Amino acid sequence: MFNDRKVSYSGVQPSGNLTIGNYLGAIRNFKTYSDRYKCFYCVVDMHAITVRQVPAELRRRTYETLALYIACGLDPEINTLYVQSHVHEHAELAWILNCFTMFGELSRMTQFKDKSARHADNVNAGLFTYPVLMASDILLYQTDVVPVGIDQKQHVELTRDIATRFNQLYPDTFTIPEPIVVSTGKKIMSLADPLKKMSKSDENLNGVVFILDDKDTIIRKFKRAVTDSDTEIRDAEEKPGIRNLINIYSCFTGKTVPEIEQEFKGVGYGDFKIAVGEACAAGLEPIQTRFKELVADKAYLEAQMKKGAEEAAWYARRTLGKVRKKLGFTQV
Ligand code: AQP
Repeated sequence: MFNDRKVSYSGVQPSGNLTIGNYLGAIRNFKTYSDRYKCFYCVVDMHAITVRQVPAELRRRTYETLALYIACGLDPEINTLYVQSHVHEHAELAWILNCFTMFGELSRMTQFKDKSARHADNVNAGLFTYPVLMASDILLYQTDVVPVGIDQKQHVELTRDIATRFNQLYPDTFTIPEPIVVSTGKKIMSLADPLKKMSKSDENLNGVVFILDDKDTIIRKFKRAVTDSDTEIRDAEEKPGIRNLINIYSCFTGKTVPEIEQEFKGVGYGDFKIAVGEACAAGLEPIQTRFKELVADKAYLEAQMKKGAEEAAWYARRTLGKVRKKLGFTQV
């Protein structure tokens, strides 16, 4: 809470081209808070370097992620949209919070276990302390709600624990944030392996639908989606491929699961997959059109980055100043 106004905060890593998982699980929901809350949405480039990045690609994707935020309907005049590394207070608070986070807590983080297995040749300390940087992102802005996909819920819960621990020692420092996870879209699965989350860094491109994929590519990927040997379009645990497609169709059309099951009664898997692909392509088309205009105007994006960084830094400085004072750091 800042000046009696509730705060919404979230971020996306520019660690790859953004997927419909990032859109449906996170970005689409950022807008929900735009009218009522003070909103900060960040391109978290410092998180992205926990895994090796090609510098030119990281730079390009940082611009593109900001452009996608705007293309997805986040007005930079209403929301503070900025790049994490432009506000140095994030790194400063992360160090402080490292001293209030337990080794055992970080060892239990599912994403650390997954990512350290996937990048066994580069299990760096940043990958391990990633949730502490995420805690400082959130706590710097006295955040009330954090709209995220289900995979990030555990990190927000750790943020709550760190903030509560700090507040017990130094009362009234941080607002305790709430993770907000939507019911449809909270975990979009890979089309190639419906037991695995769809991820922007997945090597199997057939399983991942990118926000910027063209219509033909989208339809082709859905046509190849792994399903099962049954023929019924029904939402059931033992049918994870069909369940995922129903979920995606529901997100793009707003229809409920029973409505979808009814609509596709007696329809073959092939036709259903095409229908899901078409709904997805139609939902993404306006975003893609706006994105192309925005990304062609680098000067505009740079101006937004600068404005966002100045706004964010103003809030971040207030919280960091309070933390420094409470800890007993001297001032010159
Ligand atoms: N498949 C998904 N379904 C629903 N939500 C998802 N999110 C990510 N994948 C899905 C949500 O998107 C937001 C931004 O995620 P992130 O960039 O911070 O990192 P991530 O969760 O690690 O996402 P990726 O796509 O899997 O990235 P890589 O491949 O780089 O690790 C978060 O709110 C996340 O929950």
